Amino acid sequence: MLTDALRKFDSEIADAIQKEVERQEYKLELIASENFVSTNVLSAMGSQLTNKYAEGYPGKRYYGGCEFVDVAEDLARERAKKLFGCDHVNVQPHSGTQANMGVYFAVLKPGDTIMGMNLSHGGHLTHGSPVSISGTYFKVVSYGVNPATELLDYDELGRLAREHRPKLIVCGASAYSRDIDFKKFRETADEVGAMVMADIAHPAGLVATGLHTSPVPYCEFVTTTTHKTLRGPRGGMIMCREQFAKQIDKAIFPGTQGGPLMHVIAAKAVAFKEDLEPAYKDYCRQIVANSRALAATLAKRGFRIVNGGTDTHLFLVDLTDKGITGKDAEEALGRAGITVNKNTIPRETRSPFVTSGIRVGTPALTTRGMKESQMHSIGGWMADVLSNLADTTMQEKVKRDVRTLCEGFPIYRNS
Ligand code: DSN
Repeated sequence: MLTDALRKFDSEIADAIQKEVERQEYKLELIASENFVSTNVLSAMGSQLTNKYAEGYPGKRYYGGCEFVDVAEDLARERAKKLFGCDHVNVQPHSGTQANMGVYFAVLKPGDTIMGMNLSHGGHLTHGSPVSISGTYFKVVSYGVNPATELLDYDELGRLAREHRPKLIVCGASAYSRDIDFKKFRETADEVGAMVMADIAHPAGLVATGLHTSPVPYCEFVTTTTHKTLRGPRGGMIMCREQFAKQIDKAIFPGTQGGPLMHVIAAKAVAFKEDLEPAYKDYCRQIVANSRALAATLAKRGFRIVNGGTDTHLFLVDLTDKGITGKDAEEALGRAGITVNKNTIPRETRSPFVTSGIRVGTPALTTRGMKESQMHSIGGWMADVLSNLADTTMQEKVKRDVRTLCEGFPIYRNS
């Protein structure tokens, strides 16, 4: 956290941190992949554990002096196993992308065929996009949503799997608002002799609390980030069946990473301890209730919600019939103090820098304590801004309303 000593020593960086803290406090964060960690998580992350090199794993390191960081990593692993009910966990991936690369390195060879969800239908870059290693080293077959329902098309998935016989099927998404039927992925994979990796970076918290189907019983590998709905430090994690434990650990270190970030691993352990508390399930329930309330408010004001709604922490708004782009919407909402990201939608016709939609998520505002009534107000403000992008007076008015609302829901000001 920002200290007086840092302010004195490096005012430029202190100023950037201060302004970012104020942005977080006084604007409405609706980016679905973001959240606000507790001060306990911040404290572990800002600790002296950052000083320690610890290549290897607890009890088997390449450096001396690891006895205390071993305690932290063991706690993170044990708590993650309890949270998700998995056999084995590796908490060292620096990010979700690193976690996915670790699984690929563990079980694939360049040229192997993988299947992943189409990026513009809600998939992730690391699920086979041509601009990622995943789409460069492997032959990629993409599946997606049904054009009419905009729901995952499990029939198409099965047809493509039988035709292309992938070695690995990747499931999970970054912009899909419905529960995912991991059992169907397992059945499809079994038909063609494939393995399954579920990337639950987005709904991980909902999975851990039983509010979203768990992939753990159905998939050889489950990857996640730790900073989205799980509300931990920025980082990644791989869960796998016991038979793959050694392969996965070797694929992370020495395969694709060097020294683990022990301060972040300690912070992951703290976050998992929080996630195991009963209050965390209430929080996750409220995330979904808020997401539904916000989507319903926007729908009532005439905005088309992709696939008609949400079961999760996020949803997509299709702006096509409003004649505005995702980029313009993001910028106008930004001027009004509401932060979202432009997002491609199924059957997208525009580039990822422009897009026809926005993605909206509620984990961060739910952490602030906001509930359905605040979502109704926020949905109304969003609709006001999006209904006339040129109305800067409206944007100024909403910005003032946003500030007043944020003042009533402090994040770090009272800690
Ligand atoms: N950038 C993340 C997201 O916003 O969903 C995924 O990597």
